[in-house]
Amino acid sequence: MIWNEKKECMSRDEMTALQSARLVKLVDYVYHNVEFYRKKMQNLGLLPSDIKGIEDISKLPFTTKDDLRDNYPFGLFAVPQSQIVRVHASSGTTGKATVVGYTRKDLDIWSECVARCLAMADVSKNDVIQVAYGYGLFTGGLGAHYGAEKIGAMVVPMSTGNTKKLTTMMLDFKATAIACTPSYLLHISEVLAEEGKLGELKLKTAICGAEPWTEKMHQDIERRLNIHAHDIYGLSEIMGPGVACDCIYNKGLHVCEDHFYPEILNSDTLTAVPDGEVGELVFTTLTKEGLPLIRYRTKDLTSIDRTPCECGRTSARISRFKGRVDDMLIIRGVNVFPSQVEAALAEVPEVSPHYVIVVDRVNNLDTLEIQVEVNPEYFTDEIRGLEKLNKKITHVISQALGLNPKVKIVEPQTLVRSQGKAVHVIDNRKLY
Ligand code: DLL
Repeated sequence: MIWNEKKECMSRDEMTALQSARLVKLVDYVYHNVEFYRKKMQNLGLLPSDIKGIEDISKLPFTTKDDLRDNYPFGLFAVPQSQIVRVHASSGTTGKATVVGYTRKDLDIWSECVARCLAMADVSKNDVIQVAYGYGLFTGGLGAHYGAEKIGAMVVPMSTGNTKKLTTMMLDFKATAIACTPSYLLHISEVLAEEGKLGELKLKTAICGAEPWTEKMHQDIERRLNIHAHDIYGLSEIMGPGVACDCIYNKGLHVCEDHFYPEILNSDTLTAVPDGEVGELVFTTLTKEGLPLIRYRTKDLTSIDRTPCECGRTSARISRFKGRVDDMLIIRGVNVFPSQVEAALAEVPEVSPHYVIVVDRVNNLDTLEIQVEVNPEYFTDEIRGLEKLNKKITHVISQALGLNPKVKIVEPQTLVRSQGKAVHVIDNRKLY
């Protein structure tokens, strides 16, 4: 298979040897090029020469999203800025975005990994693929785009936001593949059904990710559109889409583990759980130059299977995601932390710190409502005053999240107070 060449057909021993050699090189690289890692290793009394192979990975320190925030924007980059040719960004836990940078070689490897995933989804140069992930700072659009170009498919860079145009072009261009979030694909299928045009589709495969989806949603998509739907996973910090993807056997997502070493850990003890057991996915980037990360805690929950797949690939497979360790939500593909909402509301003196985020799914599109209590001294029955305040809150929240919420202002003392940990999120979507 051209996009896998020999790599994914390596035996487990060959893969371990490759990972070991790459880890040893990586540790030396970060020690000498990233002050953050040098200090962390020095604090643990570790020298690069202490890491002799992948079996030593547990000696190394972890990296978290907070570390990226604390070193905002470029503090963890391992190369001078002149070697960075692209940046992307995703949501941070509060006001600051998480910024990631790529060298030319990083972008080449990224395209290679996405191309492998597309090959698993049976995309080839004969396909017309619509990329309907957002283009821009989000990694989805450009990530999928360059992988699809690498494979030689005809790429239609739709991005998001205009479903009518998308469905028209899907039919006119005879699109055979689409890359978008699973909820958006369900929405597209409904629009096509309403127009009575499902029968005219030439679509055969979809590459869906960026948000959790259940096996039931997967089956619904396949049935409604009469296609194969593939689960693609990735995260900006590690690269973007293309870290893992499932093949036609739908028995877990093959990890590009020659580039990203996966560990599944108990998130309390931070020790490895046995294969097959659910734990937190932790990645070490084995080949990245711009922003190499050691033991990055993704906070995503999954399990791992290292037995060969029916498709013939020998790479480790991770299961469909089972949840998250933290409170991050993914709303219309955008990562949202309740702490971002809290930080935004703190800028509005008229409201109290009591708020509830209600997330729902209507016609397969996510809806976001923020209920917020007005402070007694600002409370007014006057409609105009409330409307003005509503606009102000909507503005600060949409600026903070990049999403337009519906804001519902409620009277003082009306949101439920909790005895213990405050419940700030009601998610009615049941995604895991
Ligand atoms: O969502 C990258 C991506 C784009 C992946 C397009 C797939 C397709 P971030 O915005 O940094 O990057 O969000 C990463 O999204 O930690 C997971 O919680 C979640 N996520 C991504 N893919 C999946 C998936 C992109 N297939 C975060 N299933 C991750 C479940 C997913 N969750």
